[in-house]
Amino acid sequence: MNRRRFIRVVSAATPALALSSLDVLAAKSKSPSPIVVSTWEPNAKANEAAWEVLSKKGSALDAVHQGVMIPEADPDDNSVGLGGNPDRDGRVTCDACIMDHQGNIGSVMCLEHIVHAISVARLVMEKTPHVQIVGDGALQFALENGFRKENLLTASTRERWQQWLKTSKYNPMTTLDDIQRRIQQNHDTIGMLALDASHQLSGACTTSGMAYKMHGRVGDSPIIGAGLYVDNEVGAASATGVGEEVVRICGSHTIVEAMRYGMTPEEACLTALKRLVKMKGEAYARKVQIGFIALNKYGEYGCYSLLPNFTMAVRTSSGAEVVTAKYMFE
Ligand code: SD4
Repeated sequence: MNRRRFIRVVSAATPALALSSLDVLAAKSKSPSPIVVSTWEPNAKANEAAWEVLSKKGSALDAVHQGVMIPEADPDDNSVGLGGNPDRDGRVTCDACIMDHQGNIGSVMCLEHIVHAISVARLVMEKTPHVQIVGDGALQFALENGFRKENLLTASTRERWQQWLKTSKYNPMTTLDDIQRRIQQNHDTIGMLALDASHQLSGACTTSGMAYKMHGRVGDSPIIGAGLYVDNEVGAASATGVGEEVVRICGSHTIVEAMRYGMTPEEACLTALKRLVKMKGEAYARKVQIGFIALNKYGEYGCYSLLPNFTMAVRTSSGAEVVTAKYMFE
């Protein structure tokens, strides 16, 4: 994309005209090749599954769906699906959402006993008149549609939870520190964005949420606009980190809007983070981690985090790449 020209065209236009300018630019731009990006380096494995779909000219929607199923089924990934960390009552409750290039959305929240929450979210999108189903209703819907009820708590997550019960102190940052320590071996909450050969964007996000949260707590990940947002004219974004803070600033939607008005994906991620810093103050923001990833309609991607150690996994026809995010605070 010729960014300077893009900004000139967009800033000269009213918001309604800005959209049609974007259309013109999209039509003029060389069609970008397929790409998939995910939160966290270890999710490169999930990217490979998505790439399998994209490289065969499959849809971005199928790619992100297949991709995020990989960590969901991995018992050693303690932030997603099977083997996900439980809440403070020892219950593993999963959140997931999916969004396609036509603005179709589906989401499940606080879903127990089902490994592939993302598949239930997709079914909500495709087979119901609704966009979000939570808790027992989500489980009932999944079982009625042939999903198997399973125990998602593994021996090791049970053991860690029992250790945690000795102090029972909920501290999302301790949890995130722990995640960062384990991240070399394990995976983490996955937000995945893809652009397919037909130039369509989709995204998916799935998680078991913050470890030892209150039962029923829902973070950003299954909330369209917070943990994930896709606008096929502009781009897509996803989030990881302390969900309460991402929800506060409608993180992913904020990023997509910033890209709409001419920012690069990286600049847009930083802009959303700065909004939290402005709203809650630097001292507050220094104590939480958020990592954002973004992909625009031209196949350009970027990421940014509040604190160090956030990574993004990228897969294109040139192979796999890991991007270490720039960050705001040490
Ligand atoms: C949540 N954002 O439930 C998720 C947690 C997360 O890495 O991303 N952990 O708030």
